[in-house]
Amino acid sequence: MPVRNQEIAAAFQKLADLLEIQGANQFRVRAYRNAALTIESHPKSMADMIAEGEDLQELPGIGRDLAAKIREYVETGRIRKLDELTSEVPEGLSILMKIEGLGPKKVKTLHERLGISSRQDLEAALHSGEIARIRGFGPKTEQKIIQGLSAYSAHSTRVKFITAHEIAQAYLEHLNDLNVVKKAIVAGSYRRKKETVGDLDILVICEKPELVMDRFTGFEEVGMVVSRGTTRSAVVLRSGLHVDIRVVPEESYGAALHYFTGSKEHGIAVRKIAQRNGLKINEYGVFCGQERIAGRTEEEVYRSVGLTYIEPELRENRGEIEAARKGALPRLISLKDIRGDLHTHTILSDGRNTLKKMVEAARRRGYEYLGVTNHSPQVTIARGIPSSVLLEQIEEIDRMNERYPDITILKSSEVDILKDGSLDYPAEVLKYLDFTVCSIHYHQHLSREKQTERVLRAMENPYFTIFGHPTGRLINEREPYEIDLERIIEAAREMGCFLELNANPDRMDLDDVYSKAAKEAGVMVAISTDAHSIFNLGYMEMGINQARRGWLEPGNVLNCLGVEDLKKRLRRI
Ligand code: DGT
Ligand code: CA
Ligand code: CA
Ligand code: ZN
Repeated sequence: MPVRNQEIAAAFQKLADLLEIQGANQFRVRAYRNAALTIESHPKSMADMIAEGEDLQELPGIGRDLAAKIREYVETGRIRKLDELTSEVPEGLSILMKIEGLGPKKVKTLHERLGISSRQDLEAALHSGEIARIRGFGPKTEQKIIQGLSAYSAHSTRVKFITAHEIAQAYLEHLNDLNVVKKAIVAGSYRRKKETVGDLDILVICEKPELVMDRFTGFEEVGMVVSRGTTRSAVVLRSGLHVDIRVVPEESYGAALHYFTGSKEHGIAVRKIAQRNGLKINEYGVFCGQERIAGRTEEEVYRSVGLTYIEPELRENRGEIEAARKGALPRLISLKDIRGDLHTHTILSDGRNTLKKMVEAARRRGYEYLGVTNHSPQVTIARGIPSSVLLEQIEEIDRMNERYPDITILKSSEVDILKDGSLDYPAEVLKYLDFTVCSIHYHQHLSREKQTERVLRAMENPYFTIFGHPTGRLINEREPYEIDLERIIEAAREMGCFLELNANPDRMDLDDVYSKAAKEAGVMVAISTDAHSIFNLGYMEMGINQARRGWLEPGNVLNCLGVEDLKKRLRRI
């Protein structure tokens, strides 16, 4: 992968930050910042410009020195000056700068006045109230820092599953190119398909570990090698993601895979059962005294303690061990059980493709039906459509249904739930739809009581079918709104409504815990992509991951029904 402009820009911003902490000349600092902006917004990549012999100094604000640094980064992946500064400025300070509410100036002041050079120092100083006493800080700033710090600790270190997925696939491909590699797999939370992943844990079977280590540290995305051993190593990628690797012998593979897939809590619970039976399980195998009795496969490990195989997505110590013992594990849903998508957009509102293109893409996926859910009028930012346009779309769908007899296009809308709990189209219009996806887009900050009442009121409308992205959260960006989902689930059961598991990788909403709660309450879930283009239909796989973590079986999922059954289920009046 060639170096991207954003990466160079980020390196220059970091240079500027570090210079600023050191109290360097303001002109120099600004020169780097301006250059970063220039580079970032330049339509052509610096790498291509260099390859084609163009003069970087033609760019605004880029002189000889900066041009040389760009070239250095493109050619070597680093800038010596940046390395120097990084080693001069305490490591913790550049981390502190990433906390919202703290820029280089504030970090410098905190370092000079209170000797703060790490997150721990900062926490201690906040705790003792020292910070608010510094001139120019005060209680408001203090509050901002506290908020920034908690957001930072909660989010900054975990990546969304889909991001981890892209990197993991590329890394595995890279390792598998080495033909002595017998098997390479990513264990850990990634294998459990968790919605966010802290780091990647790669496991390899190979009789030549040294070669694997070379190959591992030689991956093009590696930014830093943290440690290198004979059978285990660790790196940090340029994106900041940590990756561990271990090479294991074939006879221990199952035990190692079980150990490193986790979760830690699941592993501990399984080992406890082993202990009670006089066995010992570790990452090398299952042992009875000195004798190794199992460990080549995970099935063997589970069997040795009297359990059936437990799918990785269930390994969270949330009842799966008990269920395995009783032979009562769920038959988890998989992608091939899905027969359609019930939340999609077209160019009529904010989608990128026409209805025809979306329908054809759905047919290519082998779907039996496609629900078309453009936005309602209130949602102006997403080009919500007035009743008249929705009625025109309904006619278009009728024509399309005649044209494509192998798929049923369902008439629907993503209807905004207004602040008072009414729906954003009148009944005279809603009655023409096969079903609705009703969601909240505005007034997300109501109290828990008010928000819950709002949705319960909306559900009383007989045209309310599926509650779309029920908590409104955006992973790592926006917290869920305050809402009593237990009550909503209960009401959905009573009234014959459904909940969505929105498979957009930024949302994944419902989460695993509430998906399971819906199942246990007997409320069916719609796994929907909220696709805004034909490519987004592929998010279904992400939804399946989450659904499996939520113990869902095909019978719990609305869009596993055939179209006739589905239509019956969707009708409330
Ligand atoms: P992550 O990376 O935070 O998303 O979550 P995991 O589950 O991938 O955790 P990680 O990378 O720290 O460790 C990978 C697996 O290794 C973990 O799922 C279980 C196992 N493991 C790690 N540390 C321990 C430990 O202290 N005790 C036990 N029993 N297992 C551990
Ligand atoms: Ca991990
Ligand atoms: Ca790890
Ligand atoms: Zn939508």
